[in-house]
Amino acid sequence: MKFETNEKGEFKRTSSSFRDVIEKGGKFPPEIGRYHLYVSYACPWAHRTLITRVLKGLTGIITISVVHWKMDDKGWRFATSNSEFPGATVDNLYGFRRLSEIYFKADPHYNGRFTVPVLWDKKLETIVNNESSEIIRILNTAFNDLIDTEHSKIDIYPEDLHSEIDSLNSWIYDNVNNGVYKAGFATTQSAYEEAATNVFKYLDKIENILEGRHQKKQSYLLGDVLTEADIRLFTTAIRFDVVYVQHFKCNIGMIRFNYPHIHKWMRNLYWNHEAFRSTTKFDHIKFHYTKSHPGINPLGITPLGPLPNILPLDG
Ligand SMILES: N[C@@H](CCC(=O)N[C@@H](CS)C(=O)NCC(=O)O)C(=O)O
Repeated sequence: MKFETNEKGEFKRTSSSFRDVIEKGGKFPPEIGRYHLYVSYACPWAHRTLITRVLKGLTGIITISVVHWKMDDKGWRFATSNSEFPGATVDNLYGFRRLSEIYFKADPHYNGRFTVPVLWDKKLETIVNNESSEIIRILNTAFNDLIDTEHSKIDIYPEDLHSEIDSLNSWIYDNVNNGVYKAGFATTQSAYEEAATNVFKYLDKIENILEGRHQKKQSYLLGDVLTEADIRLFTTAIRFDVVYVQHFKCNIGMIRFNYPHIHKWMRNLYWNHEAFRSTTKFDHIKFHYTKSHPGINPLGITPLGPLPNILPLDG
């Protein structure tokens, strides 16, 4: 797979191209069973949508297909059968072999990247949205009339916290979520050093925030409520020690040894929240990165450690 870098060897991520919403009275109205998510358990952006789907009680409303962890020069493929690899599925809607076929079904002239996640409309047979940050906001509100109150009252983007969430999201995305990719896909020593150093500068900043929360006996980035900012940081944090440290060379420190408050926050989400634990598949994560980037790891050998993938709550 070729990734985009500029003349300085810096990684640049292309933006998503389908940006519709699900809303009452709109082109895509909320309906039980109408929408489908194409996801990967390996991908941190798709992982956001998987967590939100479980957290909001939408597993009976939105169906899913999960690509195989191996991404090659033609992009993602589906499993050849539902028993090829635990968790990976065939394309449950069309029996396609490749995710690219889904994009071409939506738009025969599509010329962007074939990324996960994809929110698909079974009725109009097209892509509603392929930008994870927008998909999780759709899942947060669009189906609230169709689910029980226990789930409809969960709000990962509460009105009074909009500006704080937006601000956290913005610098955490640039410097951490996408920051690890900038380090990993840098093609010059200087671009790598700058990106990797920057990741740790911002992990230090997050550690300080979470230390403050801990002193106030609060469990989440913004206090007592779990928000999308936690979801978005979690999908990077949970991959950090097991993949980004060695594969993306972000090895100035590890969450488990150097960031006690991030570590505690992450283990709380993983061990105490089913939505986080049940959607985290370490085998997909480890195999995907280490066996899908021949430019970074030509032999595709997956390192065994660190073990365990995540320490116990009080470990
Ligand atoms: N902006 C997108 C990014 C999604 C993305 O880059 N997904 C990666 C997997 S982690 C992908 O599918 N890459 C395939 C490719 O770039 O060809 C989002 O957040 O939804």
